[in-house]
Amino acid sequence: MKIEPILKQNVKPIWCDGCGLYILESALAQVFTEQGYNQKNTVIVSGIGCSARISGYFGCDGIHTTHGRAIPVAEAIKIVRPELNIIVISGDGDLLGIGLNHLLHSSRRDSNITVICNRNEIYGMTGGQTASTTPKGAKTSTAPIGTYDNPVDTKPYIVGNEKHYYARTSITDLNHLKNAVTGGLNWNGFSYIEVISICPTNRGKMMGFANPAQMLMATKNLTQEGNKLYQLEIDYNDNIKTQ
Ligand SMILES: Cc1ncc(C[n+]2csc(CCOP(=O)(O)OP(=O)(O)O)c2C)c(N)n1
Ligand SMILES: [Mg+2]
Repeated sequence: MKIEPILKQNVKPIWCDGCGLYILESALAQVFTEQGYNQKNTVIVSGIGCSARISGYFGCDGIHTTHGRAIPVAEAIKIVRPELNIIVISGDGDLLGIGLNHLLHSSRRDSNITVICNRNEIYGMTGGQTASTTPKGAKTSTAPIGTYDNPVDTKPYIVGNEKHYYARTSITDLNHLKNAVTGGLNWNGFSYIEVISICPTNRGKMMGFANPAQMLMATKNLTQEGNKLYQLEIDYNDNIKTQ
């Protein structure tokens, strides 16, 4: 069988102009191609949302599951077809809100899948509602005077497992993003890659950005300012002590 380009050539994404997902999609397409991931050996599973649409734009087999349920579906595929590469790509509302419990259990079980989360800090597709990742104080369509709660920090959940692969990366640093994903794909066991991203339409406008470029630059600055939720890092450990 002739291997086609990993991205479908005849399908146009539904994403808004300036959406961070265009950068993520193209970086992932490059890494998948470099790593020999193709339509024959890879399945991409996603939940629901703008980020989750990505599974439909790759030429691989894929499943667009119900909201929050991508991880258990991915695990099930891995169990019956262990020879395939199983990758979850979805949004933060999907993976870290409605489906967060699955992330905890899949990582503690060390399921041999890779999970990539597009962290745009809101429920983008449905109009920019506060999500579990929205920073405290941030104005959103459902919190016009500011979000009350603290945002979720996934790092302790993942690195709390003795064997772990955790990366926090950003669409504003392509080299770091590609390294983080490459490491996760080659990890034997559960790997999690969180990608700091932007939604200019439903979050950027609430933040007062005039255009996507302004939001991208501000996000790049955030990754350089020392706030732990925006720190780019790759943290892994496979030294398993015997009992
Ligand atoms: C069970 C269920 N609840 C709510 C919805 C409505 N819904 C569709 S997309 C979405 C937001 C997804 O947000 P996120 O995962 O962050 O993706 P984004 O659009 O931000 O990329 C919601 C709440 C749904 N489809 N199913
Ligand atoms: Mg989101």
